[in-house]
Amino acid sequence: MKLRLLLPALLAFGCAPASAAEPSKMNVLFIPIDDLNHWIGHFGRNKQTKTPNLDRLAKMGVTFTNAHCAAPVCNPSRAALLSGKRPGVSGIYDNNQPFVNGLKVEESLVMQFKNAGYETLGIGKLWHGGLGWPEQWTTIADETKTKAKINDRSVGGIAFGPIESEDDATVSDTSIADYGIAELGKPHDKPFFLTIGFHKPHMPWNVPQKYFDMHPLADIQLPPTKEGDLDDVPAIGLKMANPKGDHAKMLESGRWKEAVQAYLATITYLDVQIGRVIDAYEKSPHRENTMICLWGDHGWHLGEKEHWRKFALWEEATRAPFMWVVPGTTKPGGVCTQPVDFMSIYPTFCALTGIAKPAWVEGHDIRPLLADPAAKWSHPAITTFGQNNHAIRTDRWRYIRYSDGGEELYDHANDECEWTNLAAKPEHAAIKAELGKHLPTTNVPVLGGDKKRGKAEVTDDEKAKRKAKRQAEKAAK
Ligand SMILES: [Ca+2]
Repeated sequence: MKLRLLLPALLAFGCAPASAAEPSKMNVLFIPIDDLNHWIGHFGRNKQTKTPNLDRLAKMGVTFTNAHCAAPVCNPSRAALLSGKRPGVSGIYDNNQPFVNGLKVEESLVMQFKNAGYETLGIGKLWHGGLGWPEQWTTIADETKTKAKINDRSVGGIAFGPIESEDDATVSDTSIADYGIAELGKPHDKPFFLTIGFHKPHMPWNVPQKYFDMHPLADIQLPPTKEGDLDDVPAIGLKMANPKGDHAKMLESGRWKEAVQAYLATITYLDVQIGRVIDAYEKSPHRENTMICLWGDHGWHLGEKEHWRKFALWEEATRAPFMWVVPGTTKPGGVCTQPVDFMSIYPTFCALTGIAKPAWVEGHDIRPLLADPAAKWSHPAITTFGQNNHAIRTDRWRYIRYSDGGEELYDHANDECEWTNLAAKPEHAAIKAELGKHLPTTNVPVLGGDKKRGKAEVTDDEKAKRKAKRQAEKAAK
């Protein structure tokens, strides 16, 4: 009792107690997930999904149900949130641009923790391709690669099918969870920043048959779509949707439901791994002093807008899970419906741990929302795909502006599937102008790459001209 009375006085004068049981810095359990869209139970978007453990984690702290990536592609999404620089600042817009060419290790969020004296422990995927620069980490753990035979029943590039094994340990994410569980149970001399970066539900959607059986094909319902939905989408958006690509192949195969089943099965497998990690967190000697941040790198379309995968600026591609448990700050059961984007991660960690926020770091500190999910919040979520194509998401609206001036405006109060583009309606000019104020003004060229996604379709005339030019060049050789 005496100690309890003494502590506030000590803290008031900035004297941190020196006992080992009272480390001055909070530990971090950082959980990136690859390609998990908004099909988690408590979002209510797809009632077929089975994610009891993600829903349990959500209830332990604050879940953000209107959270969006900075870019709807793995590499730029991760590069942005881990460097504090949006795609328009770094020039990293797509997967074909190695982030190491545009960023320095000193800019990495992980490096700030290491420099602050943390143990930085990593396994799995954080940056595109893995854990990024080795010098950020005090320990890099090896995952066990997936071994079991895959019954691949792919449709075009959409790869799925059960694996011939009843054993969850045949999928590499199981070993990623195992490592997190072990570290949470161990004593640590220093504060730790523990990253367990899951690969699933990224393709291939290959998990043991039992997860497929949990989502019987006969019960599968397709996501909502509308005939002619793309008719009101401008040229660059239409190119992003690419309806003659994956979607045409899927329709032709007649196996759309099987693909949905496989994605749901893979999500449930991932959810089981999350559950094992939460169990270990709840039993951990570090629990009272360890915060959790879980995020998905972007969303995923499964046929909505005749589109598959990410690579677009609509809700399915930008919205992803985002959950925080921060002892002493969050309260159980918090649900925040305010728009946030993942640029908030870097500054929020700095604020929560007392690490100085580097000058270049963009994004908003979301501590007010962690403490009170209903707190006043005036910042939209911003997503960028390709040079100068942006989506602005508020609590009600999604406004997309492409580099050629093409626009989309959706009213989520009446149109959560974003079927009706209101951008051309004169009565919405004022709201468009208001939302347009948030469009990023720094839009540097694509870094070191000439493959530009998110550009307008090349016209047939232009294609013919280019072909003639190539032929002339060939003939000249
Ligand atoms: Ca439409």
